[in-house]
Amino acid sequence: MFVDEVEVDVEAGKGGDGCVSFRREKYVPRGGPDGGDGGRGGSVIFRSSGNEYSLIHLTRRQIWRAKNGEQGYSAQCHGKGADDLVVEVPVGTMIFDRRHNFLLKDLSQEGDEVIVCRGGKGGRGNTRFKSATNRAPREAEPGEAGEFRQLRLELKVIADVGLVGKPNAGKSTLLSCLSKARPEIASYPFTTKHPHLGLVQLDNDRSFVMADIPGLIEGASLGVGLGHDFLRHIQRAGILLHLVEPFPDDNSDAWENYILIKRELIEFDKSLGDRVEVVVITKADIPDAELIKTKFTEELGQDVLLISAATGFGIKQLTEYIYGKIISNCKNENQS
Ligand SMILES: Nc1nc2c(ncn2[C@@H]2O[C@H](COP(=O)(O)OP(=O)(O)OP(=O)(O)O)[C@@H](O)[C@H]2O)c(=O)[nH]1
Ligand SMILES: [Mg+2]
Repeated sequence: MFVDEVEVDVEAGKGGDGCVSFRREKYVPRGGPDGGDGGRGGSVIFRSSGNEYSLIHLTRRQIWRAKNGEQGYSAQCHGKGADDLVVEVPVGTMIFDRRHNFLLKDLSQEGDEVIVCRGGKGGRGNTRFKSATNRAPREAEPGEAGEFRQLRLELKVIADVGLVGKPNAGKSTLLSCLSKARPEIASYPFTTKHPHLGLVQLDNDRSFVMADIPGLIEGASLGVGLGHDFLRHIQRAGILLHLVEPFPDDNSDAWENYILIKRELIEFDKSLGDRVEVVVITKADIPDAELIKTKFTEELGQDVLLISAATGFGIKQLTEYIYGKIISNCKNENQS
């Protein structure tokens, strides 16, 4: 199961209590106070890791608690501070404070981290309260409570390429043909219920990440169908790969379908309209698919690719073409 939104509570550890104690030793009369300080409570840290792809592991617990600091001891021994609790989440996780509704941190790069709750300070032991007027203090501080927070985590997948298109266009088939990802594939619409990520490896040094999201239909930007919930996953994709089925089973027109999806993307997020888009006609093995490609090329006045995931036709050219676009996109971004 892919989980891309989750609510959790987090609590840092309490600081250890300071200790009240007096040195008692043979031949040392009135040894004075020797209570040590308590140790710091553990903080809770969220860190992004390339090994995580979903937030599912966070749903197992409602509250994530770091350990408490150790109390102070006699002989001026300080209690041990507790280790921080580090929770790993996928790259692209946005962490919100859900009570006050603000973004704490967007963990958009691998290794980014944020302290969501600070551990409580340890209390001072009675040694620290010694003064000229009070040589035998009987007071020590309790450890400070750890911070508590209610969070909402939202994952926005970070892929180089986002697959868009109507249901049944062949998005999942293409992703499974290019990568090790295994999204569900079937001849009915809305087969894919949640996003999938796949690593497309051209050779040893060249690869890119591709995201498959459920098919989009008219009204998707307003929440119709499944795609809407997942449109945000393609918001960060540098390139959109728009797949168009040449002759859909519902007898709809390929060009009208293309325009419809384009409109939904812009309705959802205006900037998606300016995103680099590679238009691909799928199912080239179906008779006359070539005609649809010609029509699209004329209408758009740009390259349109034709592929068949079933026969492998045009697949190698497609990956090379996408890779070229990613590189030129990076160069443009660096220049601006
Ligand atoms: N003939 C032919 N059929 C294909 C090709 N690629 C995909 N299909 C078929 O098209 C149907 C839909 O494919 P999917 O990959 O599930 O389509 P999708 O775009 O992911 O669909 P949703 O997940 O519903 O949005 C399946 O029955 C596939 O076998 C192709 O190149 N040629
Ligand atoms: Mg699919």
